[in-house]
Amino acid sequence: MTKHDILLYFIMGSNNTLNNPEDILEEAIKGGITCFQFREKGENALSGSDKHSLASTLHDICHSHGVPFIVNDDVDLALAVKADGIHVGQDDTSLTEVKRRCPKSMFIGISAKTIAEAKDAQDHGADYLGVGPMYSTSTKEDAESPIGPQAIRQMREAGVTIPIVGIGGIDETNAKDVMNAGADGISVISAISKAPNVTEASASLKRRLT
Ligand code: 3NM
Repeated sequence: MTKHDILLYFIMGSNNTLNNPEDILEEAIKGGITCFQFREKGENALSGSDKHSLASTLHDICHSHGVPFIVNDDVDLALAVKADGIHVGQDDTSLTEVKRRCPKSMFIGISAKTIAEAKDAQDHGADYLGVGPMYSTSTKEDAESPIGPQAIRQMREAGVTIPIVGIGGIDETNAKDVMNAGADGISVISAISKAPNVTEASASLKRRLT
C-alpha cells in the first residue's frame, strides 16, 4: 500500500445510500477514488450471508478497476473475501490479533484520535491511520467530538510518519485544510455516497487534494 492509494478513500455500506451500492461504487470509481472500504454498520446494516454477498460483489467491482478493497472491523469477512486490507477501530479487534490472523500481504489500518494511539499503532506495525472525526458528522452514530486538522499536525510533529487519512465531516470546502495539516488523503462517506452526482462529486473532491 502506498500513500497514493489513500488519497481519495471512499467508505460505504448499504445503509449509506438510498441507491444501489454497486452503482454508487462504479460511479465513484469513474470519478477517481483511489481506495474503497466496505463498512456495514449501524441501523439496518446487513449481516450474515447478505453482508458476505455484498462484500464479494463490491470487491469484484474494485478488482476489475484496480482499486484496493478494505473491510471494516470484520476479520472473518476480510479473510473470506480475500480483501486487500482490513480497518479496525480502537475498540475493535486489537492490532496484534489482526496481524496474527491475517496474511502479511493484507494491509492494516487503524483509527486513532490521540498522539498516544497514533504512536502505539505505528509502533505495532499499522500501515496507515484514520484520524478523526475532523469535523462534526452525522454519518457515524457514536462519533466523538471533532478534533480538527490540527490533531494531524500534532501527530506529525510528535513523530508519526506512517500514512494518515483524515475522516469525519470532510467535503469539498474543508478537504484541503486536512491535507495541509499533514494528511496523505481524505476518507469520506456522505460527501460521495449521498451526492446527487457521485462521479462529479468524487472528481471534484480529488481536484481539491492536489
Ligand atoms: N469514522 P462522513 S467519522 C466512519 O472519527 C467514520 O473515526 C469516523 O462519514 C472517525 O464522511 C466517520 O459522512 C463517519 O462524515 C464519516
